[in-house]
Amino acid sequence: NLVQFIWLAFGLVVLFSSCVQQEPEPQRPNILFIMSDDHAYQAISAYSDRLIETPNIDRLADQGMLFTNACVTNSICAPSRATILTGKHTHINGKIDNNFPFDTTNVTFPQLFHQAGYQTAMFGKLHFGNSPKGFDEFMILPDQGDYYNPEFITNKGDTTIMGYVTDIITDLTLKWLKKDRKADQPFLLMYLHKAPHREWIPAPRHYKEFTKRTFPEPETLFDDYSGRGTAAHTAEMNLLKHMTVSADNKIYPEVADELGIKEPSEWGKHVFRQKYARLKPEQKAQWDSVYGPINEQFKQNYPAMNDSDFMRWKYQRYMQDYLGCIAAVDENVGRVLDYLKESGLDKNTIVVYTSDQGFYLGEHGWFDKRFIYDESFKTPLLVRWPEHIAPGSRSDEMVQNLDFAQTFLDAAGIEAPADMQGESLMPLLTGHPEQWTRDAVYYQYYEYPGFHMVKRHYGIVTKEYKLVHFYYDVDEWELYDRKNDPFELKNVYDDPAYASVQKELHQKLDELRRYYKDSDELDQFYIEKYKEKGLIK
Ligand code: SGN
Ligand code: CA
Repeated sequence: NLVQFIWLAFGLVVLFSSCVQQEPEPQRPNILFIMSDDHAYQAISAYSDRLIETPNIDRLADQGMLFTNACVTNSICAPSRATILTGKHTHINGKIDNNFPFDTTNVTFPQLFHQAGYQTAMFGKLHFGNSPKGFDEFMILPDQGDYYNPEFITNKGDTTIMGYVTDIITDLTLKWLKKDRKADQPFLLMYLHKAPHREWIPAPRHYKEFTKRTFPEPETLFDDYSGRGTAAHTAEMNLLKHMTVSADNKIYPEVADELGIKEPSEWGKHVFRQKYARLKPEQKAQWDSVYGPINEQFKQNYPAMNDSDFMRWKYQRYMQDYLGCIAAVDENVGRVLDYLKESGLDKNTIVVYTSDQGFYLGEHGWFDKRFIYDESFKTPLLVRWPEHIAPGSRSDEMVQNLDFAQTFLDAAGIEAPADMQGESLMPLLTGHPEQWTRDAVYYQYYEYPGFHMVKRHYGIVTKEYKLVHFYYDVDEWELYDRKNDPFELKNVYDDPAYASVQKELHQKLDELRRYYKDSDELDQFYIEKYKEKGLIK
């Protein structure tokens, strides 16, 4: 009996331990990071369907979480990307603007993923000249890249691919997912669109459709900036004054000359010619078949247009092309999401959709970005991870592109370096908002003097208020009441009604600058860098 009992006990132990052994290790998630260039949240229907339907991007909101208060730390392309990769503010990672090189001694999160046994790949627009570190494979556009027949820098040499950039970047991404990826390792895949960056050139299948449409105008199209400081008045991003009819609105330079239109700079015509010259004969024919009649009509209508008619015409032309670019982004995101589903990869893949910053779609009469004001400061952010993130969930917390690196590292169980400056979004994503303590974010912008002439500034933003300091060739403070003045039309700095708010925000801003290790000395240090380069005297 005792022998029988021992055998039985032994059998049970073996059975139990084999069960324990069979329990699979939780699989590390794949990360698919999708980012477009200059994609305004106003042009994603999960945020607002006023301008366009984006059913594929919206799938991520339906099946995951949409952030209504996501923002960037510095609203311009290359600095945003440097912050995403390093998890550090601009003044720490050193990538202050689009011109200074990215310091490749910075540790980036893809390098950490690679070391931890992830397969890593990047396709599309990075914007730095330097080859990205930590990738098994990359194919990136040089600098801004081209919409048609783009060149790519790759780790196997450079190449030019015929066709439309958004389709091509997606083809490369899908090929990697389907053929080149090893099935037994998790992956980090960065799928980075050039679109809808200026000069907004859609695919032929979309410019036909979108040039027929008329879009609602923003309430602030004719803003005169009377309630704000100097910086809004001197910025060069007004549709009427600074958008070119040639490169931006696709009026042939000869037509512009014939009509006696003086471009903001001759460079608009030069860019038009350069982009048009890239097209193959059949692509030119498609272009002409759509923009030819628009030019003809413009020739007839322009002489009778006053400034506001011209502004309105420019806005429509702008939206037709900008939104046409987004139609292709949405379709292509759909192709990738379809493949994830079909292959079953969707179940354990964290999919993120975001932009390198927000963008003005005629609000305040503007295009471009750079400012701490909402349309450029905020950025779209949608995240899906089945069984971890509740479908259709929303978060209004103040999250930043600064947080992405630590979020991904956290999800993958990789330790984040102690000097990264963000916060993992995992508590918010997985339904534990009570663990989230941040109530204010820090912002800064440096590229001045430069394109669009947006003055240097830094500031603090809470859900209720925004305090901004413009410096260098001015010394001006602005304060906005985000709840009562959502369009940010009235600077209430020094308004006695806001005296206590002003005081409190100044204190908080000082604290944040200390917390993130920023200072007046560092602002000055980066001004000196411009001097060294001869960009300012
Ligand atoms: C180009 C654009 C600008 C834009 C910058 C930076 N002009 O210079 O309008 O602000 O890129 O954009 S263009 O006519 O040449 O397109 S960023 O997204 O790369 O920062
Ligand atoms: Ca950008």
